[in-house]
Amino acid sequence: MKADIGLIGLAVMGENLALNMESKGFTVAVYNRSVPGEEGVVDRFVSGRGKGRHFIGTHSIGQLVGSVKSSHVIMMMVKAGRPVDELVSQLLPFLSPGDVIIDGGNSDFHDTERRVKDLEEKGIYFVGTGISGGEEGALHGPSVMPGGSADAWPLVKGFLQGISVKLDDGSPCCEWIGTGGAGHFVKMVHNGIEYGDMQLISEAYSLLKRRKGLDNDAMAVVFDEWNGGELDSFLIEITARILRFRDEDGKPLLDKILDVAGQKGTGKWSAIAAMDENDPLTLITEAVYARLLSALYPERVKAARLYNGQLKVDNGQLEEKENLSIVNSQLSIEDVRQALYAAKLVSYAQGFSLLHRASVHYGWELDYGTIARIWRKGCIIRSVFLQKVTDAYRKEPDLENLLFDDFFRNKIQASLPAWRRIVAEGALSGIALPAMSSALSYFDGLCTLHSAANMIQAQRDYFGAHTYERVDRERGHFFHTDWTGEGGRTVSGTYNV
Ligand code: NBP
Repeated sequence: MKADIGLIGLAVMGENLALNMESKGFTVAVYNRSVPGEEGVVDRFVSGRGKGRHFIGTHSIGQLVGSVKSSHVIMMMVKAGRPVDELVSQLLPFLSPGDVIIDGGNSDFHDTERRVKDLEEKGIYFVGTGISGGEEGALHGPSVMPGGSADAWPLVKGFLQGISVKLDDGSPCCEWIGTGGAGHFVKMVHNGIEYGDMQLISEAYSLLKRRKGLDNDAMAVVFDEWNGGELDSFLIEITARILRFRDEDGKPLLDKILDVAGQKGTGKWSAIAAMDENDPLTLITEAVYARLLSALYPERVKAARLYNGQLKVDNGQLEEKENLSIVNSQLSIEDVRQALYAAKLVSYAQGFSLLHRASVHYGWELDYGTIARIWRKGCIIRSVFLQKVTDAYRKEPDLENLLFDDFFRNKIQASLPAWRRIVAEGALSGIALPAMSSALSYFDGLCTLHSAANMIQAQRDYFGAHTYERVDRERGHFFHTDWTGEGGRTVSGTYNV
């Protein structure tokens, strides 16, 4: 008997996806490169978690492809980057026109664009699909974001929608995203938003701990309460669980974890993609910077020694800055919640704005409401709030910015006073709130009709003859002034990068 699909890569994601596929009635041929002399990963899987189930263990790429029905559908769940290109080269001699390669890893969307093009020239379809939900999602139902060769969608739809998690109405959290690298781009932005959400939660944690003086159990109660309302989400839920978790000695494990945050690149890629699209993705970018800053551990220790001994004014009194645990009993927990929520609204508005600009640039015709819908379950940023994003785009599919939607506007306006108080609290007490404060600066900048950019334009024209537009002339006409009386009439080009 031949398999319905072949799967390469039996690490944590591949192994669990294979089990998920099999549980949906598919026979799966599996392959993992083997280290000579050691018991193979494939044999261990087939005789272990895969025992008695519909798996075909294979030990070479040729054997894998030969074990799968044609047209062959081969899915890769391996480390992104060079391994994907190496595997594509190894697969090609065994594939025929009409066969499909699916890359389910976190690949850079530029690579996916290239692979789709190169393989389509050979008659092979390539699907780059984002898969979110971690180990548990892979096993029980992830959120799946496929893009690439559109003609491959009918061939892979059954597999990908089959393994995806379903909403309460039975609809799968997997829909076709778009051509080229669209699927991996959307997954990248999903991960960027995840960075933003995690940073916002950690800032709320910082305020509750250091300014409100709550212990971990008390904070867990707060996060549980928040999870019962409009902030209801996977990340808020696990935050409460993490706060309650005890180490073997009965003490909170969280307090023993070094405050140095790691990252695997998708947040950074989102920030770079935003720069490429001239899109001010400030909150997610700040979240990436916050992780980078946390990782400068030796420098942080040095700076803390240098500056924490200094006296500073706090509540009108001189205090040691080191003692940041000084409690401000006036700090309102509800203010913290509202600041978190308002900044989250901005973060999603920014993330979807990036999707919009990229969609126009690459011609993907992204359906934003559907993207928010397939993030409702299975993935790390799943939340009740995403329904509001879907609703906004169902009302107005071409909305330039979610902040123009009535729901967003009402919520921001209601939270604004609390949000400003919290950002001020952070600034006055020396608690870094990069995500909450950058979101507020973005919001204020967006709403400012007469900004200070006229000064920048004047300076650019003064020193570099870069020209400027005038408020008393039509847009698109550029002027230069000889500011010093010593300049010439030659101007620089008016292009923008
Ligand atoms: P890893 O990202 O750790 O990748 C390990 C797998 O890649 C193993 O099967 C390994 O084989 C294989 N591999 C490598 Br490394 N180099 C290879 C090469 N040159 N040729 C063939 N195979 C190679 O595993 P993962 O955490 O399961 O993630 C798989 C993909 O899914 C990644 O792209 C990841 O970014 C993405 N993803 C992960 C998560 C998550 O929560 N972990 C969530 C969503 C997406 P070996 O056993 O021989 O070393």
